[in-house]
Amino acid sequence: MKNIKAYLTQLLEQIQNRNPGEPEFLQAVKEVLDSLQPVLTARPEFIEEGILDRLVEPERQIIFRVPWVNDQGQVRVNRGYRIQFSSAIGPFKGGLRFHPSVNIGILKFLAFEQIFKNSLTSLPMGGGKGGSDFDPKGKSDAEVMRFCQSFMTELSRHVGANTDVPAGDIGVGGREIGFLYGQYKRLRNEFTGVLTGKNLNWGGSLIRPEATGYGAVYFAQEMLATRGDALEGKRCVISGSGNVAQFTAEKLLDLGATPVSFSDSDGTVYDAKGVTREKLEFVKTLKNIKRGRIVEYAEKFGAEYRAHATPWAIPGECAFPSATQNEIDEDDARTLISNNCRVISEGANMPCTPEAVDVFLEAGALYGPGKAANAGGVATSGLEMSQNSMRISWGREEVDSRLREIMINIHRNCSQTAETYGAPGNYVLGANIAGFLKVAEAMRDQGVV
Ligand code: NDP
Ligand code: 2IT
Repeated sequence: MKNIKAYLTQLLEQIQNRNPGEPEFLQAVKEVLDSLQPVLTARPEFIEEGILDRLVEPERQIIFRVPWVNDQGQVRVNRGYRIQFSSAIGPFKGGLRFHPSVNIGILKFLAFEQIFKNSLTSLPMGGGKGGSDFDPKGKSDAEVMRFCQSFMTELSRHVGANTDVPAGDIGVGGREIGFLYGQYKRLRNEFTGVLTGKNLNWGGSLIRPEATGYGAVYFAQEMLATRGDALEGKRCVISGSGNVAQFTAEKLLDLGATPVSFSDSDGTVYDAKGVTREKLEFVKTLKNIKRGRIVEYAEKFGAEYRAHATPWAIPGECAFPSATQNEIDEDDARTLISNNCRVISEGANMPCTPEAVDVFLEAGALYGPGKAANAGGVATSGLEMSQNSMRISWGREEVDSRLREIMINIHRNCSQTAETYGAPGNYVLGANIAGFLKVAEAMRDQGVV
């Protein structure tokens, strides 16, 4: 045990020295390594065979120039990335993020987490992530199209239906996937499942847009069931107002819960009367079509608007962080707990700081880490890949029931793994160990690569 601790400390130090200026990547790696101690004690061969040393180093990292011309005829240059982290259990798979904050450390944390998340889905997908520091906000459709075409012109050399299959993430939705797909097809002369999140009439899957939010709610449902409880009647605090937030709210309404907030990078709306289906439709149109700000919700429905604030001071029994990384810090976590919040299901990736996670675990809250709770999105991408390969489309019921089953299985797997390794109820440990084991065994089978 002492040796394992020393090995992990040394490994983390080495990662820190080798990846300077990448705090989010270190945060994600440290959390996984901390969870793996019990498994390494039982299986020292993982250390002896260098499984961890290999797992923390991406197989390939691609960085490229993305030049494009804006509506005024001026040349603009952004930076594009694709991190191909692990192909141990399938082609690289993971979203693309377009946001001005994007840098290599953020994409490496996302790609690293994606390895374990994809493993948990039980589908054959490796881990990857990519994106650009391009900001789609305030850009015309034509500018977004020219950017996407330039981005894909380089990316197309590195992706493919059996190699690496990107999808959406922050700033990349149906519109961007369409432009990216069109350019890929033109360059390669192939109509193939190279991207997921495609529109329905050209190869997309029903339920893919809904899947991440629905899945995060299904995961919360499963966590609550372990305590004989349900979502019905619960007030739910949601952050963000994009893809994940919208479909989290939709499924909560289906199950008789009451969403009470949305947010964006400018502020938070607190709707004490509760978000209804009509109000949710307004948000979808506002965000997906008009591309407006969430303050308009408050103006339209007379709800409270908190400028520059996050939603974590709003009372509710459940929280669904669905915006971005590290959006809940230790103080926010304490506030949520003191307001009697006992369910946290992460739609976003790594939305809680390590200190916030400790607060939730110490309080005995039902805390579902993103790797498990938001895996429904990529799982349904996996289902889209299967449908593309078979050249068939499943109906809504069929995809939704597969998604539901996958979320139930992920919950059971995390829960049982946590129990086996002496930490019942700790979904962080359960998700990290269960996700890791499948990948580690595959790496052993495939030799030193
Ligand atoms: P969208 O771009 O559709 O929406 C993002 C939302 O979060 C917007 O409301 C945005 O506000 C807000 N937001 C983004 N960055 C920040 C920031 N730095 N500070 C405050 N608010 C911010 O993205 P998604 O809904 O797809 O993604 C949300 C989260 O879910 C991300 O963490 C993503 O990685 C994760 N995720 C997404 C999946 C998917 O399938 N789409 C799958 C699994 C996880 P604004 O408009 O002002 O920027
Ligand atoms: O973080 C994620 O899991 C996603 N953005 C979805 C990835 C995918 O390939 O569907």
